[in-house]
Amino acid sequence: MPRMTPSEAMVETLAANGVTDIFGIMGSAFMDAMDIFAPAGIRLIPTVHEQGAGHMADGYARVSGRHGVCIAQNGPGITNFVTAIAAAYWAHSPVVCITPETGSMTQGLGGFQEAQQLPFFETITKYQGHVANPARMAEFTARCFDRAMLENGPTQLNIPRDFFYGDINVEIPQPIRIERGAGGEQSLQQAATLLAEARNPVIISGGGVVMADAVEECKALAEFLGAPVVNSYLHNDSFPASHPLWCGPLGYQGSKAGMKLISRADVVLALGTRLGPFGTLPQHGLDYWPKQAKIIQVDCDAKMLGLVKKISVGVCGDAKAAAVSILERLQNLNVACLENKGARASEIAAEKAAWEAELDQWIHEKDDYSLDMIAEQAEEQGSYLHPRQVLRELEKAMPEDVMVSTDIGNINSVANSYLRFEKPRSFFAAMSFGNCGYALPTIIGAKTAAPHRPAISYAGDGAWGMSMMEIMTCVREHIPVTSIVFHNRQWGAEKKNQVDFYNRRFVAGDLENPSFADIARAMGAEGVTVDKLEDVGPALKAAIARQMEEGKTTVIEIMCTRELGDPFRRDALSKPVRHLDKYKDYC
Ligand SMILES: Cc1ncc(C[n+]2csc(CCOP(=O)(O)OP(=O)(O)O)c2C)c(N)n1
Ligand SMILES: [Mg+2]
Repeated sequence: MPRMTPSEAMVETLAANGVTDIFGIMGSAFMDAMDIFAPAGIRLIPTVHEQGAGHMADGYARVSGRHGVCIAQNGPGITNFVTAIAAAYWAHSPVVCITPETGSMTQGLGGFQEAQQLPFFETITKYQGHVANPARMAEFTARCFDRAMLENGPTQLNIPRDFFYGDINVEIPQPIRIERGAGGEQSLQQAATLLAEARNPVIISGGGVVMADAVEECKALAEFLGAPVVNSYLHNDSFPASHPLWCGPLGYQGSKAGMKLISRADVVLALGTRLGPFGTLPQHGLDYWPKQAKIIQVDCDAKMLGLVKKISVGVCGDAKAAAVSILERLQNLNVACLENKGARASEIAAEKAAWEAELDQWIHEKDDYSLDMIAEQAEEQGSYLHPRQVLRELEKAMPEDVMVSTDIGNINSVANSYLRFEKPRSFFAAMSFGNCGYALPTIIGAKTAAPHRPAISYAGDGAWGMSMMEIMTCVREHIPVTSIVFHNRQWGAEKKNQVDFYNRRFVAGDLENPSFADIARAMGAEGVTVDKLEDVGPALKAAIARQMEEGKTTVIEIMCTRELGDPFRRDALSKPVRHLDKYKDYC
């Protein structure tokens, strides 16, 4: 067995796993390994903050299907990763988070930058490899890479910092990649039988379809059945939006057409989705989940089957292989819904046309608070745009092959209705973890993995403040992106709850900001302020041209009214109750 140092063993294992980019901030803890990154073909991309590095690794993994890797200094560098790794966990991203730890000889003595690093990540990783002895460096490194792919999620490689040094004899393990199958014979046959008996089948195309590269197979199945296809929440890139059977996303600010069609389904094929609870909440006043329908759920993680929604058949399998197998089986059965294919096609077209017409006319929000804000702002200096109109203009100006990341906020959520994609691995929303500050670093990671594709991030002005300094990473490292900031001078999404539940008693909700265009220019990027509707599309197109042709990053701040769309979730709040006299006015 070749003789090497543990640093060499780790770096060789990274190379064996095809790692070419790592995001992080350099530090003494892993300097011995970092020293040989470049000769191993690995670029360490320095970020402004480790949270940014974690999100970049997530975006990199989501766009490429390869591992995203991040690394930082023990202690504070590692605690800075926590939010990003939690986000990657709920985005099912194969991120390997390398966490050098305080030295094994001083651990527990309360020295410098000491922390128990495993408990932080215990419930937000799929696997934690702790290098228990320097001789096992390659083994644990390799296992972290294998498990991240096997289980579609982040893993942690924890290394006491003195274990980078020494001499070991070691063979670099070859990556283990497991081929997934379609699922059990019986469950697949039951699924096909149920679909064959259906009069009105509907397909939900989930994140698993994106990850398994199964869009074509999902399309073939949908076309055979003539079934409408809805995207699961925030997986708008799981079916091509130009396809006649595409009906848009379910969930918060999703497509009314999709919701109406699924509400009439007698059989639902939920392909590659865990049917997360937030993604099927009532929306637009529609409680659309078809409680009487038979549900077939396909997920490669058996633990997800029937976890949230009652199901009739659970298939533990790969979305692509399962779609192929179900279609083959259907071709040998009498398929009832083929009789009414024409009528269903007309119904789909009519629902989609109605929703598009509604969106076209839905220029601004019409609730009392929004109307008050629009009236008040009409009196102010400067002009402010209706978010929905802005989102429609951005939609129309989107370049081909675009990648878009979105943040958490009211306007970002309303954007869900206007974000349509032709290709998988194009949409990177802050998924179920829902952290503000997600979008910019995530798109930087995506752009690093796919430099030939136009990259756009969306964020509200509040969320933007949490990660906008990563524009410095774009400029320093020549990773050009285009960032849209919806400047409405408030933490809008949360203020909406104060409107609906707290009688407009606003606490800490308003933001008086500097010009984000000025800040962008100070960081070395281009900065543009837009306050006229007709400038929205041209500003985006010019920024994309700068990104693709000149390698320049642009921040476009768009001045928006303070109107607010539907809230995140009415289900999670209650009207206030006050028993104490001094608080009696706060009801
Ligand atoms: C890290 C983090 N902190 C706080 C929240 C709670 N939160 C959700 S949305 C929101 C407001 C976002 O405001 P902004 O980014 O300005 O977008 P807007 O709602 O105004 O469109 C806040 C504070 C969160 N989701 N994540
Ligand atoms: Mg805001």
